[in-house]
Amino acid sequence: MTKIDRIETTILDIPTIRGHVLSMTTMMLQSIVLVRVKFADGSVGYGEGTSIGGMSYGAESPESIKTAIDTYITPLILGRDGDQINVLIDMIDRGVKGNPIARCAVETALWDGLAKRLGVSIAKLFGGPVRTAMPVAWTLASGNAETDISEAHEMIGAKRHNIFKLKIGKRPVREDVAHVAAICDAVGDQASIRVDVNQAWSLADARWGLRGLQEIGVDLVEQPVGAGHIAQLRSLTDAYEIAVMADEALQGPVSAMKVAANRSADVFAVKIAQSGGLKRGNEVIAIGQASGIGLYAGTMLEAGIGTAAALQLFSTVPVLEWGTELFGPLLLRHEILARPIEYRDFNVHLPDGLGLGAEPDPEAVTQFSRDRSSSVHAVSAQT
Ligand code: MUC
Ligand code: MG
Repeated sequence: MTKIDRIETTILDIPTIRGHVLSMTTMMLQSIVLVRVKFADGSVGYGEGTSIGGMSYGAESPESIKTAIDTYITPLILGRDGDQINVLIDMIDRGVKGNPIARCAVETALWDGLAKRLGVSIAKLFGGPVRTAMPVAWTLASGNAETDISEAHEMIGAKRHNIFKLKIGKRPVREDVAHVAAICDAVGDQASIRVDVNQAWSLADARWGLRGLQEIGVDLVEQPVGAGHIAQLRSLTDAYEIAVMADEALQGPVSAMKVAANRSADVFAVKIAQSGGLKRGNEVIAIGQASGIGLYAGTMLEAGIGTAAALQLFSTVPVLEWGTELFGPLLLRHEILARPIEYRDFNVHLPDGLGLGAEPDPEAVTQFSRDRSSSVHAVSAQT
């Protein structure tokens, strides 16, 4: 028995290196909820709950993630045995509906604590890594084709990325296709080009879009239509050769089953946060594998803790055909980890060490804390 003694949550606001232009928002900063769980034996686990652009990407915001943890999840698990993660997940499932990002943040901290106490990495708890380096995409989303092209050349030259995801869906569909074509022309066959529409197209727009994108040699289109329109996603998957990836449509294993049932997508963008944690993320992965759907490690543009958590899980997946986009820390102007995650040779590298293999840098946490204080919930005033 290792009692959960204390749970702290802190919102950090970290500026991005440039405006990140998506169909629904432009990000000038990223807000993350850092979770620190302290156990009775002195061990500590970290987790991160992060979404994109307030409530413009999905239903959770940094503030709602923090409230869900402080007010609803923490009272369920404080004082309980931190070694029994399945019991705790079940308790949280019963007491808190929805809020997958908040649950993921807490669950990550529980895995981190348990793995550290056992003297292993989180990947080992999931059967051990099959790889320690994973291809990593970069998102070209400056909002300007010239800037995107020079960014792409810089990344290829530095051997950091040769997979690029372009964020489209804000402009009329033909303008978007012309923008992507300019980047495809400039980058040539040096890189894989993919696009993410973040649900912005109607089915009619999407038909024009997919035809145009396919003709200019784009490899994959992510979530072209609304998350709820599974039948539309399926009709696009069937009608074109270009790979169609589900992202927002995947909200954990139940929704993954619905997408897989009629093979409504060619690829799953599996996000641990959107899935509701590492365990549910692993179930989404299993559903993809069992249905012959390709796998890709997606991101909510998390900072180092959330990214390390995803790396721990995806390092254990035998076939990851479409690689990863676990580049979140690189979009932030400041590092919050004591030892940054490594990006080189077009790959992101699994951090070594116990648990997540990553710890926050306390000075960075203080510097970027929204209100310079954390919410602390402890079993007793002494802890
Ligand atoms: C998304 O929708 O996939 C991932 C990379 C990026 O730039 O934005 C995210 C969100
Ligand atoms: Mg996406």
